[in-house]
Amino acid sequence: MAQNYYQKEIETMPAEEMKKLQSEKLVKQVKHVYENVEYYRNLMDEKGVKPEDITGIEDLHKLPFLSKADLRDAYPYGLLAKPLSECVRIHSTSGTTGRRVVAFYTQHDVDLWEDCCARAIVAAGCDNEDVCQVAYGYGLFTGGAGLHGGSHKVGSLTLPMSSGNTERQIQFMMDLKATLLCCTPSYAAYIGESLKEQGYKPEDIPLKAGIFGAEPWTDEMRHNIEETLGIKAYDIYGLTETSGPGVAFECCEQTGMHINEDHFYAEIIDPETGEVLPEGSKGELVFTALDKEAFPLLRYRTRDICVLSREKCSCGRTLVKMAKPMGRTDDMLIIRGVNVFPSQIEAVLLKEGYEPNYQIVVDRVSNNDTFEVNVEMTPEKFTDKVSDILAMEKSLANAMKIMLGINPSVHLVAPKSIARSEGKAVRVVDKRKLI
Ligand code: DLL
Repeated sequence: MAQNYYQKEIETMPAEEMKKLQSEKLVKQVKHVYENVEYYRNLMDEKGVKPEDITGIEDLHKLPFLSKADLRDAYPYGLLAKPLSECVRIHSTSGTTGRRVVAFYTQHDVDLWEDCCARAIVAAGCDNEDVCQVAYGYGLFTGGAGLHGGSHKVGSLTLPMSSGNTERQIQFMMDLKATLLCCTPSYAAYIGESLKEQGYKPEDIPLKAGIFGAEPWTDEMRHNIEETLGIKAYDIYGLTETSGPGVAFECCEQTGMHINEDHFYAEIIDPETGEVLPEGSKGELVFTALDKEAFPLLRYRTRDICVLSREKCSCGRTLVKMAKPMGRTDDMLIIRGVNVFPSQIEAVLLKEGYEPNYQIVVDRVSNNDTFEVNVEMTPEKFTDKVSDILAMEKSLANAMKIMLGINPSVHLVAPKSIARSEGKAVRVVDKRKLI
């Protein structure tokens, strides 16, 4: 397939030139952050690093890391590097105050983010002749807005569907002849199953490509989706902290995702020691936003376990590649594309007058995540009246939906009935085989 690029000069830039560009941007960015973000200035001062010590990418390791704990401490404005009057947007993850990430964007930040998504769309073989159905969630989640903006940049006809309402998705897809589908892989699989149930064969479906991400998915799942929808399925990676989808994207080779490293510099570190590991090592992925203005995180620890590779790619892009994330260093689960921390469930239980004795059971049935929360009744709440139990389960499920943005099925179980190993309850049973 002839390969097109959205920003050819950058995407195929020789490594040495890229390093020079990154170095120039980093020097400026460190100065910008030091001058405007007191929180990070304090971290640099504590480490004894001054902006003048950073003369290029090779000095990056001198800078302190930022972690989710820092985001928590600095919530909501502590890491903001531009006045609010220059910010035009926020996006956010779900969660309690402490866990919620609120990211800020200037118009420049939105532009560069949309460019990153546009690169992904063009790498998936699409252009202004295409009809791009965006079925990621719109709103605070970055999926909808990111791919929507990318589609506009490319000039594709954008269908801003958001997620859900599968009947309507299918109707628009068929009537308006959507050629590109953007959503989570599990939703793509679900749409595929629904089309199959309605009697559509892959050759009846107008789609030619899909851009799927926001959650882990296996190559088996990819093949399954590709077969049912008759498309080529491309992976896309990103996180709210670094703007959203498009930090990295897959090309026709489908052997890892090219990182948009002119904007996001990637390092792999040992999660225990923080030491930077050589190329090809497995470790925690760390990103430095090189030219974001409003929320320019330096050396942000993603908690994603990953490997980087600079092997030559047949698509002609020289951008470094990341493997599919291979797990996390924390307890975050991604269920139906939504980030879920066990501590969020715990917070709801305590607020609703339960003890934090619960177990989350996650599985993937027909490519769809199932999400159950078993909660022990407290002696005070104990009842054997079925209608009362159902009402309590419904009310807890509602409270969790409000906190998480997705609906668990809640089961109340007898006190002390959740298995404990060495006295400690097993909080999460994840039966999905995602890696
Ligand atoms: O999931 C942004 C996004 C939207 C990416 C649409 C791709 C497509 P968060 O909700 O902040 O942002 O979640 C970020 O999701 O640290 C990874 O653990 C995981 N993740 C994102 N993309 C992938 C992927 C969006 N392609 C967290 N494969 C990240 C595996 C992914 N995990």
